[in-house]
Amino acid sequence: MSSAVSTAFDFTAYLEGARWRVEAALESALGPERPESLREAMRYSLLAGGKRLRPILTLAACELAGGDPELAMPTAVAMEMIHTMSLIHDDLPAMDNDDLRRGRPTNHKVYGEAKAILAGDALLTRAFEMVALRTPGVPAERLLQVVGELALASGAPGLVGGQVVDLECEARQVDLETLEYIHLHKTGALLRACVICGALIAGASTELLMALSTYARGIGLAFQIIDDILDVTASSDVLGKTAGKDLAADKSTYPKLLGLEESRRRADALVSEAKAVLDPWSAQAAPLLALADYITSRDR
Ligand code: GRG
Repeated sequence: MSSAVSTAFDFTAYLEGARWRVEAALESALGPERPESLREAMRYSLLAGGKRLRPILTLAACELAGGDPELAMPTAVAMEMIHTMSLIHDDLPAMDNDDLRRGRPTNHKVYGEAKAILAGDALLTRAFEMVALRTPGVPAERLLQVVGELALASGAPGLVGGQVVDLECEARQVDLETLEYIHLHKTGALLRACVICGALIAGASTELLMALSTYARGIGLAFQIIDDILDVTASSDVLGKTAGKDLAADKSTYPKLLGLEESRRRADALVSEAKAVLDPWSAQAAPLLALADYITSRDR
């Protein structure tokens, strides 16, 4: 039943429309602020393209829960700000030390390390401002829940914790359980926050929130498996970031631990399981079902 729904749904048009609305909201979220040099560094990375998967997941989850996606737009923008901030910091010499991101030189290559760190800090704090101070029309108690989810997803229980374990495991072979821990935190936590917060804004039921949490775990891991596969199979030109980095750093990845074929099989299985959880809501779930498929079919 769910596949029939996603076939009838024009995902290409949906994605294009959602990306367009997200780009416009991102553009207006960074106003004429001071200092100008900080604004420039923030804009450089935030408006550099990217798939915008996280904000689109946020809008789609709000819609599935029966809400007006426009009410979730400031939260969607917040998600992209946190994601972009994490990319800026991840690319720093002290972390992944990369020169290329979203098809352009990394933030610190253009603005220097200090400015890149501060641009990341400003994007992270602006994300909380978007939810707490720039979301009209949503009850305060829902916004408080969203702020809490953002804090959990960003900090030690989420991205920061995952990144620390990832750094500690550098040049060391890790088992599948540790790899899963890293990715559920480094990548999965923010994707989970997107769908949970989108739904919270719409006042979703506990039942739906639980289903979305399971959905997010599946797509989060699948997303990272595909990321690992693309690092091996795609070019830097297509990815917009340096390909082959995991191999060069002798990093533990899904293809390394399981092989390419088994990794892809596992990603497909995770996506099928994630979609199945939404069966009771399949009439409204077309965007989230199609987004799950997009995660495994993407080429960048
Ligand atoms: C959030 C407080 C705070 C700190 C950040 C640096 C760090 C701590 C965490 C690293 C997180 C990280 C970079 C995870 C990788 C996630 C990932 C697979 C990114 C690629 O996402 P895409 O493919 O990128 O969606 P685009 O460019 O399309 O948006």
